[in-house]
Amino acid sequence: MKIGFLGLPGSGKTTIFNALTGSDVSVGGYGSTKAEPNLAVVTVGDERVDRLAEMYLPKKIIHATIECVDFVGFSEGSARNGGFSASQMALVKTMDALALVLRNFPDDIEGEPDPLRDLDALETELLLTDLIMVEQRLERITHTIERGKKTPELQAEQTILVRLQEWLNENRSLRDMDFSDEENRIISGFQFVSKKPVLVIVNSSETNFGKNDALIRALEQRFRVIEFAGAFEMELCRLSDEEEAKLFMDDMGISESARSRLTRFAYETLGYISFLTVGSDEVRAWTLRRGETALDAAGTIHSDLARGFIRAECFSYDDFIACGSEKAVKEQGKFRLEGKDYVVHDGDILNIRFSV
Ligand SMILES: Nc1nc2c(ncn2[C@@H]2O[C@H](COP(=O)(O)OP(=O)(O)O)[C@@H](O)[C@H]2O)c(=O)[nH]1
Ligand SMILES: [Mg+2]
Repeated sequence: MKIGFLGLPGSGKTTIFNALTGSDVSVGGYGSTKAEPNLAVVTVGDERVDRLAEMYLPKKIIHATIECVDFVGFSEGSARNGGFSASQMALVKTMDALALVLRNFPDDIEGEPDPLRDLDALETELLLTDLIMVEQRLERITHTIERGKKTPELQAEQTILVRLQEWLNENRSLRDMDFSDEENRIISGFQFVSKKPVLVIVNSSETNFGKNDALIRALEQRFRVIEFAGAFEMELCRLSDEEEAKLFMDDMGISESARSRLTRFAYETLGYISFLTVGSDEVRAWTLRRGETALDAAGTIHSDLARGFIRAECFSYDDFIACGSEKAVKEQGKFRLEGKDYVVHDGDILNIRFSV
């Protein structure tokens, strides 16, 4: 799973990225022309993994991860001037979700914060990016049809793209548009950015953190929202003394680290679940989307497992803990064999049988 951080320059993307990952990428730098995004792998805290590790005593313990991508160069008007480079755009398209970072602290140059205005600016950039894609494709389709190569597929694509164009021209995101399965299939290749799920991160100052109820309620009309005190939390995650960090957090009214809040929030809002694999070699958690199947789970582990899928041996973490051992799970009839269409549940412990 990949979450891309987008926000106006100076909104605190890199600061939050550092707070989440413990990285040390330099912040500030308005004139920064660095084109490459920062990438980090954030582990998803999961006490089930720790508990299983105590029981299996594996050689390796691996938590699920979410990849975070800190984009640079996303500024107002960037879509229009092509300010998003082609390679950046290609990368944004591969994100599963976007985290929109909104500045909620005063800035020397930009002045007082206005998160709702900034959100509108970001949304506009996203939908303009899509509008440009739609218009370019429509132009090409028109050309092709004019050259006499009219096919039913092309016409179907043209019909839906015209509908998208009208929608986007009314300043509305594709996220809010209803699609039939057939339409979704036709447009899936575009990976439209205004169609991606969005989390909003309100990046508050140390002084106003926790005091933004009205703002957060307003934002929650449209999106799921989480509040961070980015600069503060970046400092926090650098403290080596955990007790000291805990004291600072209590003082701010922060119950958990930025990392665990973001990963939990992402799981909740984006419908992520974890399944587990166990053994003496490795205990590991993997991320899947709610509704995905045993075959998807197999493919997450390795494409060979999906290709040669035979069946999934399955029991739930809760049953395992209640029964105390795999043997007891079997004796109590909680051990299941599932086919490739089985919808995986959060906390399923899977063993994929396969042949290649
Ligand atoms: N007061 C305050 N300043 C912040 C906060 N987050 C970021 N900043 C400052 O805002 C500036 C821009 O931050 P940066 O993370 O580089 O923003 P980016 O351009 O979105 O990556 C830096 O000087 C940060 O120290 C915050 O939560 N509170
Ligand atoms: Mg930055």
